[in-house]
Amino acid sequence: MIIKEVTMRKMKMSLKDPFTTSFGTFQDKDFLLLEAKDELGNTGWGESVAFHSPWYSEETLETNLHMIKDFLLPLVLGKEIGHPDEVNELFSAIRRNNMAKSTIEGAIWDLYAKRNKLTLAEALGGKQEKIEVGISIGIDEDMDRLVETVRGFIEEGYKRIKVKIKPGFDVEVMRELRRNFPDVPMMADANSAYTLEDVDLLKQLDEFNLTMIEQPLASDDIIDHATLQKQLETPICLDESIHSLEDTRKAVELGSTKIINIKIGRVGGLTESKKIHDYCMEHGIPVWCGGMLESGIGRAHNVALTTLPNFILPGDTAGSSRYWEQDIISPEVIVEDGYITVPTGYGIGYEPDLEAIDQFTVETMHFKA
Ligand code: OSB
Ligand code: MG
Repeated sequence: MIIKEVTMRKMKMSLKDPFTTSFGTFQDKDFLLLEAKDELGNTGWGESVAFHSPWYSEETLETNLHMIKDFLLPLVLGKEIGHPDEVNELFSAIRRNNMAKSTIEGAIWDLYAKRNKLTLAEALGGKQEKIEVGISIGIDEDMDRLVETVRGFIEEGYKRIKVKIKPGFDVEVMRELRRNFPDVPMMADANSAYTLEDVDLLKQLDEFNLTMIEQPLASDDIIDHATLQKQLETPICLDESIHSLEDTRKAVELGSTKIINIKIGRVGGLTESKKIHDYCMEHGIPVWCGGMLESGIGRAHNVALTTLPNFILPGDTAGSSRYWEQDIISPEVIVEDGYITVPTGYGIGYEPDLEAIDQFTVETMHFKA
């Protein structure tokens, strides 16, 4: 296939409710959408998961725009591409900027699957027809309201509850949630809010039988996490620290992590996600699919990836209605009894809703081979 044309849009959507993590609060969601067209007129869609500000990672919407426009698109436009796995190689001279790379690579995977009359899940080698999902819940200092929020999502069927924690909002919060929901699979995500000086505090979390604690220490660390894991019963799951298969191998060899959260954007795309998945499967490390408050386009890629066999733990891929009054795909992603049924249409399997997309578009850019 030859990528002849690319349309990029700057989008602005608004979350239904603010979402708070240890590093900040999200309300607006600004992001990039990319549509790639081949020489036969097939199209594929990708979403950049970079946020407006560099809090979760160093990438932002604007750095992604710059990288895509000035460095990455020139490497793919007009080139003959046999398989999306080749995109990674075309980008190999460019260091990092994984979310920018993944935006293009994701669109090319969707395009490739459509062109070959496959679902994206099939193109990736995924077999599961439905996937199990959990939900991520932001920091809310009003404990009664937090308990009710959790109760509501459990009643909706979500299979696992993840709660954001930070210093001063941790042990007592988990104790109260465990008291209210003794049997629900539960985990905590610290988004790098602690250091090794907090070992005694983090050890207190062992009492609550959490499925895992996600990224307790620095976002660029894999050494201290290994030290911490030796002192914790609760499995550590790395998120921010993992950008590649190589990072995964080192963290697993060091004993820094027992579970991996795979985010397609963070690791540079679906090809690298698959490699990490395969490595973890060989090494008995379960994986799950993280979320970045995606619109339906990014969410659809997450659903397809999660059909691979080592996605054993429920992901953060909640339904469209978790964050959006109106999503930009049709039908929206629906969660029933904690499961998403994998769509059977070609490519990502959900239709981009062009009217809704136009409604949230701030700027449109066109590129040609
Ligand atoms: O650490 O997984 C994270 C949201 C924004 C930034 C980082 C994270 C999150 C979430 C929510 O936990 C994931 C989602 O529901 O899309
Ligand atoms: Mg996380």
